[in-house]
Amino acid sequence: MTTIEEQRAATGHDFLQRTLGDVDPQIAAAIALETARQNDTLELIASENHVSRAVLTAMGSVFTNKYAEGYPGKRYYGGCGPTDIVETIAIERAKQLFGAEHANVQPHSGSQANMAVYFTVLKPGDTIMGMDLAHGGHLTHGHPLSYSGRDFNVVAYHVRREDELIDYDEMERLALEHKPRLVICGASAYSRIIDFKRIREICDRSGSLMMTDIAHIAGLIAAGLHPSPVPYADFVTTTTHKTLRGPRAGLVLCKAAFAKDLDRSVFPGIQGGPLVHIIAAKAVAFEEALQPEFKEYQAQIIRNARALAQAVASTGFRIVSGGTDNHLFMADVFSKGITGKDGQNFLEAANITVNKNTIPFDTQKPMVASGIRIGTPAVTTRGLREPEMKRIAELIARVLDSKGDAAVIVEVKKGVKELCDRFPIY
Ligand code: DSN
Repeated sequence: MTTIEEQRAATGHDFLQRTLGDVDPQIAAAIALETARQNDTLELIASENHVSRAVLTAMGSVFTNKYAEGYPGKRYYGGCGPTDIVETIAIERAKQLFGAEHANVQPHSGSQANMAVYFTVLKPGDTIMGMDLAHGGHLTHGHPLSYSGRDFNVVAYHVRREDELIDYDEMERLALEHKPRLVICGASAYSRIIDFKRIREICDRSGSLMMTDIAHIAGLIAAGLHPSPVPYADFVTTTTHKTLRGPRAGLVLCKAAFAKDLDRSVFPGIQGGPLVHIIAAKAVAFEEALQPEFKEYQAQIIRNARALAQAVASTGFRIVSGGTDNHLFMADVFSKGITGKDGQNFLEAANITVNKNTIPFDTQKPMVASGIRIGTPAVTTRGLREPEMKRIAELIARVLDSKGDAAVIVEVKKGVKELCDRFPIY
């Protein structure tokens, strides 16, 4: 006669109770390494952030076990009561945060959020217009290597050579000439305010629908520190993990008229079961973003980006468009003879992470690039402010000016460690 314990152990029940360290020491060690790396690194990748323990807890919750195809109250599986609570709360908070008529919180990523919109209003071969990736746009805004560039006829708009600001006149001219079904705005490497009202006017003249991808600036918009596209755009997409400081995922907002079609595009159009644990974490992040201190956090991100851009400029690097209105800026490191690729590698050796980035009209290939993109959301989460930004600019300049000299790296690493120790994360 076997005991209940023996019976359960025979089918792996004991595995349910074992710690990660017991089950998989390699992955446990990698997680410990990553935790240490994040603690000891100045994270200046503009699209990254450090989420709260509350968000981490929701992501690591038992909702990962649940299938919930469908939407609240209309599921294809039983047992969705708690899931419906989570998804309904996430939807209501997203609508409140952005003042939107409708929210779909199921997209697994920003790319899938964008795909859902395209599937809602486009047919293969339709014309879309997006900002050229090389000028600050995004792969999913019509780059030839992405589904968005393969399935649709793409017309790209650019920034102006003289001031590196979006060329709204070119956008209007192209829109009137090509009559795109959808105009996509929003960027992944653009440091200035985007004029959504002007883009709506262009769309109205060309008879186009308007989609705004606010993945980078969602937190600033939620805090009222960047004009919102929600009143103007038919669709607004975003990731939830950048300035918004939630889990790695996506979100679509839209006008009520598109709500049904959009929901059908997300499920069953392009996704199966939603990631309920991630939706729970989105709900938590939205709750955090609804608090008054989130606005102060976003304001500090902008103050830090301005301070850091000024300080980096004062060390002799050209800043694309001359500065920033948001959370990021591009430093033209090739202005001092360093490629973006080398710049990124030199800085990484000193525990400062950035990413190489093409700058408008770049003479280098994308994998080399002339610029580095620098953002302040993550260091602002740690509590760093303007005085620390000046210090970071000094550290960056020392590394780059020395072209990654080993002795300099050792010294700068000490400076980075000192800053990180004063502002711990977890
Ligand atoms: N990869 C993101 C970024 O770094 O901007 C955009 O998808």
